[in-house]
Parts: sequence; structure tokens; C-alpha cells
Amino acid sequence: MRVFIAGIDGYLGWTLAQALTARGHEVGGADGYFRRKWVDEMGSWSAIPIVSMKERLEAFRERYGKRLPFWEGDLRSYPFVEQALREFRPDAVVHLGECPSAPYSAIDVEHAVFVQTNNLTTTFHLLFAMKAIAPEAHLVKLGTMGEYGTPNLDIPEGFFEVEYRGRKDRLPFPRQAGSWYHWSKVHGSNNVMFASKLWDLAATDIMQGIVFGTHPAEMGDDPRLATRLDFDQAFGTIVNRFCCQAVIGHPLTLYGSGTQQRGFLPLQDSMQCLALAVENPPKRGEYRVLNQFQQVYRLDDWAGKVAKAADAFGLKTEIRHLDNPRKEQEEHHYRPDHDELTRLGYRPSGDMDAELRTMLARLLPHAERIRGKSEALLPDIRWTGDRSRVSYRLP
Ligand code: USQ
Repeated sequence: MRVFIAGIDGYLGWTLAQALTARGHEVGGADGYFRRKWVDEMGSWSAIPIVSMKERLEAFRERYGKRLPFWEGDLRSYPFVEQALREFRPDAVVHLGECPSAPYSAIDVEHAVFVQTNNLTTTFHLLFAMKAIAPEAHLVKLGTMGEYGTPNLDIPEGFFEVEYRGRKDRLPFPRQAGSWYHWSKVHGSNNVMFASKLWDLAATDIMQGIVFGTHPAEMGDDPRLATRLDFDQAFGTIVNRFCCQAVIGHPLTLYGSGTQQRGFLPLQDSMQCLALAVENPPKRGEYRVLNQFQQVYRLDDWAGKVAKAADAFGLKTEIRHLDNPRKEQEEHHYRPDHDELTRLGYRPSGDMDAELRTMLARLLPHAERIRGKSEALLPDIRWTGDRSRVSYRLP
């Protein structure tokens, strides 16, 4: 299949380009390097060094024996998006070109508005360009498990049967997001659902849990092909942050009680699931929702797992509970379904502790790089909008 990846320079995008190519697909993509700029704005950089797109593309050609068509530009420009799709003629479009950070959207009014307008605009542009250029192509849009929030009910995959005043219907499950960013994904989901109805578009909306891990082993060890791994308070997700903290002897920053529950999956499982979604499109006019995670864990489980994995490297790790900078439920029910991807063939890669050890081994050579930006590990973005750093001494 010809697969166009919007946001191909990011953590997931650059890995997916290689995972799909290795499965025999023709991949192309676009990026405006926003992720690099946002992380720089947060005073940080990727723990794993990444090279320029020019060098990435050269290394890609050497390893996979083919060119990766790439369009550099801003997905907020409709002519740019339409031209890229016209030139590439995709069978599937994977939308990873959004700003993925809840804390970034909580900084102030500019950042909240930026995240929502960026995420809605890029989705709109892809939808309209697909309608114009590739109406039979399949849109795979990356959403988030965070769209559902933490209701006191089991969470189905997108839709549920409701009986109200003697009548029944199959309706979208209520979305109760917990940040301006997560709400941007809800609004995007609504637009994709409506567009698929309006234009007979085949669409898959992926409710993905929290991804962690460095690039999968099959990608080889050419450092030019490595994907980024962030650890700053806005673009680093919890497990990646904990591993970076562990390698420099920084306390693991557990927000609040640590009893919050979320769905998690390793990067290689995310790749497997996205590939399965691409390879098994729904029929035209269908808006399909897939909950994508390997298993639900409590956050303090991860702190314990990372501390244990770090111990195997002789690293002593302290787990520090910080005042929660976010507004979120800490004690809650959490039982989301995740059967559809299993039905499509998803087989979890398994041992999470082994995954953590691989990650720590890959990060250890970059400890000085992380230490050089360790200020970026401390959260000072609060959901209330005040910006004050959680105080505790750096080691
Ligand atoms: N947390 C900590 N310590 C940290 C960082 C985070 O305890 O140092 C806690 C947060 O309070 C939260 C949980 O860990 O309860 C997850 O936070 P996160 O920053 O790892 O992830 P989140 O903001 O939820 O967003 C991330 C991705 C987003 C994706 C989402 C999936 O950035 O793109 O949509 O995970 S989910 O969380 O299931 O909605």
C-alpha cells in the first residue's frame, strides 16, 4: 500500500515510516519539524540524538534500498497538504501531525489556542485534501485514550448501546477529556466521524494509550535511523521520563498518589497496531474506533518497575511523590475494552521489564545529554495556569 504519514519526523512517525517499509509498503510523508521546535522551547532536546531529515533520508535509502518521498512544510497550509497528497497518491493517510502534549496546552492562552487550532486545522486539511484527491483512501487518525477520561464505567471502543425512555441506539461513548490538548483530540474525532459520514470516507480513530520505549530492534543500530525520545515535562511521557530520570540518578517524579491508571504500550506494539489498522481498512463511510494499548497499569507500578530495572544496572533510584501539577482523578475505576486490535491480529510483544532494561541500556550512553537538560525534568506547568516549579532539590 502507499501510505502517507503526516508528521513523519516525530517519535511515532519516523519509527512508523520504517516499520511500514519493512512490511513492504511504499511510504511517504510530510513534516514541518514542529516537534523539534516545541521541545527546544521547553529547554530540552531528545535524549537519543537525532539527525536532520536530510541525513535521515540518506540513511533510509541506504538501509531500505529506496527513496522516501518527503514534503517539508506546515500542514496548516491547505495548498501544501493538497499538493503533497496529489503528488503521492496515497491508499492510506496516517495523521500523526498534531501537537501531542497536555502540559504544553496548559501553559497559557496562546499555547491552549495553538494546540487546539493546530490540531483541528491539520485534521481538517487532511480530510478535505483526501476528499479532493484520494476519496477512496483510508484515514488513520491518532487519537488518545485520554479522550474518554476516567468515567466510573467500563469504556467500550468508541460506541455503546444506550437505552433511554424505552428506545435504544448505538451512540458515541461520552468523551470527558482532562486537558485542552485531550479536548483537541475529541474535537478532531468528532470532525473525522462527521466527514466519514458526509463523504463516505473510511476512517480509523486510534485511542492510543501511553507509548514508551526506544526504537524497535528490527530497525537496526544506525544512529541516523534512531527515533527521538523526549524527557521534558511537556513532551516526555511518564515511562520515558522515568527511564531518563533513572539513568542520571534523578528522583522519579510521580505526580500525586500514583494510583492513577492508564493503558500503556511499548513503541514496537504501537507500530504493530498502526500497521494492522492500515492493512485492514474499514469499508467506505465507516468511522471505526480502536482502543490501542497493551495493558492497564497504575502509575506507581511503573515507578517500581523502572526502579527495579535500574537496579540491575547498579543505579539507585528514589521514587518522589510530587504535588500533582494536573487536575485529574487519582483514585478511579478504569476498565477500557481493547479487543478490536487483537481481532485484527495484534500480539503484544510481551515482557515489559525486558523492554525497560533495553531502554535503560540505550539511554545510559546519553546520560550526560540528559543531565545537561535536567532542569527540563521538573514540572512547573500547572493545570490551574499558574507557572510555579515544584520545589525539591536536584541531586
Ligand atoms: N505523570 C507522572 N509523572 C510524570 C509525568 C506524568 O506521574 O513525570 C502522570 C500524569 O499525572 C498522568 C500520567 O502520568 O496521570 C500520564 O501522563 P503523561 O504525561 O505520560 O501522558 P498524558 O499527558 O496523559 O499524554 C500522553 C501523550 C498523549 C497521549 C496520552 C495517552 O502525550 O499524546 O494522548 O499519553 S493517555 O494518557 O492514555 O490519554
